[in-house]
Amino acid sequence: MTTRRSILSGLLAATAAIAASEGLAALFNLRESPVLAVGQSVIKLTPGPIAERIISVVGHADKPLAVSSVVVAILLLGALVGLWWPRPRAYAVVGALVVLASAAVLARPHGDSGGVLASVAAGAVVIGVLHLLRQQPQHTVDESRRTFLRTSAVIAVAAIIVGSAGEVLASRHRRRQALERIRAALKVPASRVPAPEGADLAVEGQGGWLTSNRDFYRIDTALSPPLVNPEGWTLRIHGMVDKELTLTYQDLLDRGLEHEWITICCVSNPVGGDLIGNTVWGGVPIKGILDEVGIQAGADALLSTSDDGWTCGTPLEALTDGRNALLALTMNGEPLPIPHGFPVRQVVPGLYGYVSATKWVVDWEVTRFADFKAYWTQRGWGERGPVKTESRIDVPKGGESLDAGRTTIAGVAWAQHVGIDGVEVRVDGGEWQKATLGTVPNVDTWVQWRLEWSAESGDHTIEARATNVKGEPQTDEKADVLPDGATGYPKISVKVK
Ligand SMILES: Nc1nc2c(c(=O)[nH]1)N[C@H]1C(S)=C(S)[C@@H](COP(=O)(O)O)O[C@H]1N2
Ligand SMILES: [Mo]
Repeated sequence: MTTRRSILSGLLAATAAIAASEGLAALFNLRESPVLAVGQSVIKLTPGPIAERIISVVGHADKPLAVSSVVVAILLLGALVGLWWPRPRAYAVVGALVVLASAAVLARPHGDSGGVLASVAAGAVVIGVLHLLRQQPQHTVDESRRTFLRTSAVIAVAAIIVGSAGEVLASRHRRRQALERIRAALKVPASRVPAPEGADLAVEGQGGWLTSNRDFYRIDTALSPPLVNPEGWTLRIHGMVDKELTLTYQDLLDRGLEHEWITICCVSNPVGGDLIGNTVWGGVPIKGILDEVGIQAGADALLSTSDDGWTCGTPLEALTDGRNALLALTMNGEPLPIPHGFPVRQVVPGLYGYVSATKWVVDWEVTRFADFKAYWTQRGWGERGPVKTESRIDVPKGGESLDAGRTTIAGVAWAQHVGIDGVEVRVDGGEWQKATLGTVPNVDTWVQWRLEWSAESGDHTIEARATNVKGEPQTDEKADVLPDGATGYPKISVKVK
């Protein structure tokens, strides 16, 4: 190999190594890539007087300066390794660099094994690239030059792709952390409405009456949640309104938040499923805002759009009939978690999420259902999605083995904005027996229920059915989740010893 080609190979190998380590650092969500960690060590190890001189010259650019010096040093050492390749001292330089980078990573406050792995991988990439470029057939000078160029080009392109993908991931990660800090520092009214006495029947093995933010189901089309700063957030309200209005986060805070227990659920929740959660939402009533802008005659829909372009059509009737439809800022006393719509989302009791619960909402158009199709409606789901009366058996678990004797059957039932009047349970297709219901603060939440059962040994099936406040029992007819929500009695089988 010519000297020029050797140096080029070395430079290329070093570039690919930096790209690989940056990519891995992003993949592992590291705070600092090995290059950054080495740069920080350089800064730390630079004697004070020299550091001061440098800072006095370059000012706040000292970090970029340190990092670019490190990159230049790595490239120079790469050239040297290329020249010496494949002699032992080439390997020795690579090995030394890996050890140095690993030490720098581990010396950092948040350094961990991911950074060491990225350093080792970088070393392996150097060796791999040099090996590849050296392995070329040497039939003719021309042929070998062409092959060298082609391989180099492929490696260079791969390095650019990996490096920039890593950069994109890492910068997203940093932005997410910055937004988490903004969220944590927000002052929102802390008022929490306590759970009413007797709402939580506290049956062992049953989920609580309150669903914690951490346990709350999450459904959306976003690969990673949109990062929306409340500082710059606005909701633009337009369409068939008397006067357009644009609201800021502070506008909403100034209006004062109402706090309400509301259970929301997903149309894709199968019978017995857990795409449902109950919490206290804090927000501004949507009705007041719509009254203020003035809905024009003929409008029947609110078309809401999220920061990431997801759309949702909600019947205006459900937003103006006096129910607690909220433009929500808080969830269980905290600013909305980012995946649940931070900074602002909608919550509408009685409607499935896909027609009502727009997260990261930024645009409202008052319009007519006849004039648009929202995201899921375009894909075959119902235009309007009222929640169907349903129940779920939580205890015992289906397929569980129980001891004979007294045991508790328990679960939840819901018919948001209508309310649950009763829940009945039957064993092995026998008589329906009335379950005891927990209390509820309003008709917009689920209700817990329980029934004592003397279990006799053998195999048993248990079914439940709820009846809503209008006296309508949930239907036994099995329906799939598509197009507008599953139905059928929840049914489990248990073995009693
Ligand atoms: N921006 C946006 N909002 C959205 C969705 C979405 O895909 N994008 N999905 C909806 C659906 S289908 C449901 S069930 C609820 C779920 O809300 P959660 O993730 O807070 O439980 O959000 C709704 N809001
Ligand atoms: Mo959903």
